[in-house]
Amino acid sequence: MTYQFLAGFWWGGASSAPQSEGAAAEGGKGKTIWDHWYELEPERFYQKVGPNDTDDFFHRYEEDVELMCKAGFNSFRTSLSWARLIPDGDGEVNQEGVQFYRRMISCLREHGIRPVLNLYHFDMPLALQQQGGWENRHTVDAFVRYASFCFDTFGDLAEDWLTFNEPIVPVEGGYLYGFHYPAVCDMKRAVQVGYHTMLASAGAIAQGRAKHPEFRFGIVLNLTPSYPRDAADPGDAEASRIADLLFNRSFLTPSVRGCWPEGLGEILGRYGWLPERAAGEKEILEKGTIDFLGVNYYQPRRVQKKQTPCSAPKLPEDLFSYYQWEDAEMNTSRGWEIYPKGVYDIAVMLRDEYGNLPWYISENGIGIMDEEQFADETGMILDDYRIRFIRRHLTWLAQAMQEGCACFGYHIWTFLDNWSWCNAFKNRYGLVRLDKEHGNARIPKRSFAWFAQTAATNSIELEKGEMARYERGSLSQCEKTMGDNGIRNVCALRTFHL
Ligand code: BGP
Repeated sequence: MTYQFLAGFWWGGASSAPQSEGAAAEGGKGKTIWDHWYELEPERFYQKVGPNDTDDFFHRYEEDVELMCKAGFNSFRTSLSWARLIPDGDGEVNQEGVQFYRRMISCLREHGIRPVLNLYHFDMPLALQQQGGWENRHTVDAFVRYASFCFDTFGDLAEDWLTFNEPIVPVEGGYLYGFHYPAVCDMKRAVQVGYHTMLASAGAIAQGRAKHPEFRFGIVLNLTPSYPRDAADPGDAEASRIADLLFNRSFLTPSVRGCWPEGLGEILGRYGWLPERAAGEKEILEKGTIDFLGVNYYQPRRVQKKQTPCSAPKLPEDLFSYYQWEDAEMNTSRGWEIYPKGVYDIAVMLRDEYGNLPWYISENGIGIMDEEQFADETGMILDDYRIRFIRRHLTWLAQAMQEGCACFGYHIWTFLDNWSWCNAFKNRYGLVRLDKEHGNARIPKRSFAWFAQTAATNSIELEKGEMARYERGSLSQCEKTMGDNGIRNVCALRTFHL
């Protein structure tokens, strides 16, 4: 059965400056926390591969953009590097950085690819981190200045802007679980970092919108639906509510509605975790709401109540426990559960609880270790598992769209295998293989041609049986509601010009 997507649906991919550009010390770029951390502790990075050793997109973007065209991309998200544009994070501008981004964005446009520009992808300029990073209110103002500079400088080349990619991740990585610099563990500081990040996003949007009303502003959030072990058990249901508030709604509700989600303040207050706030900030949050949302979806969150309640919680996990779902399908390379229905659940939640705002899948993909084991004699990776992974997620997305959810695009993570933080090149996510042994050659995988074909026809063959998988034995909802000819979705997107 074929599903036809609406005309203008975004087909493309996402990447980020720190994971693809390389040239960490070239072109006048300032240091980021990643450059610094690698200098301090190279052994934290898989095979000691650091942030200078990525895809060399800085020098090879033209070749990559040509390939994106062949993959059928009509849109591409990457981030601008704050430290490449403003080496100290605030103050002097690096004109070489400006010229690089103008050339790169123009190249995308010349090839008919819509640039979707993100301002921050985990890459704090070191100079600002040395003054406290997101803990320091000054960083919020510096970010708003940086954002406004980008809107003015590149606004003739791009109109779709994102403030942050997964703002909860630097909170988790840097201030709770130790996988980002500065790798401290302190819930109160973590909440302050989260609050200031949200404020920076809203401040940038409020200011940008006042000056550039024609732009569309958004944020990318990694939404991880929280599933309780037993929904009928009040303890498990409460565990799921808390996890959802802390990890999803903490950024989702302020971004969409300009206020805190009900219940979050009560939880933070109960344990002395409330952030410091200043007069006038509530109004900034109210003004800086988004026009559209990017949803990164990789895995669900499975939670249950704590067997022994913790008397003095210090971390979110002191308020609930994780558990392994007995039916879980795992991507063992990454240790993440594969649960395509999560896409549908997110879509319905956004439709029913967040006014059906326009959104797109801004990242979805599968990272696999030792992928060369799947190469054929020509060196092409036969990544049928990736094709199936994408198709299963698109099947649920199609179902959600069929039910009126306002999704307008799908971006794969990622186009070309790239550097992944402390995991470096361990897990490969690309439609294109990066052959590090042969001068970083770009070699399309089998999924590349499949993606191109899908984008060209703007349709997919639904994954048979996918919907039935979680509905034990019943005829899938999808098969019940989708006619043989496929049905176009009709949703709020009429007002959101693609
Ligand atoms: C998202 C990030 C990306 C990317 C991806 C894959 O959270 O936005 O930057 O890295 O996840 O995850 P990982 O690289 O950790 O395997």
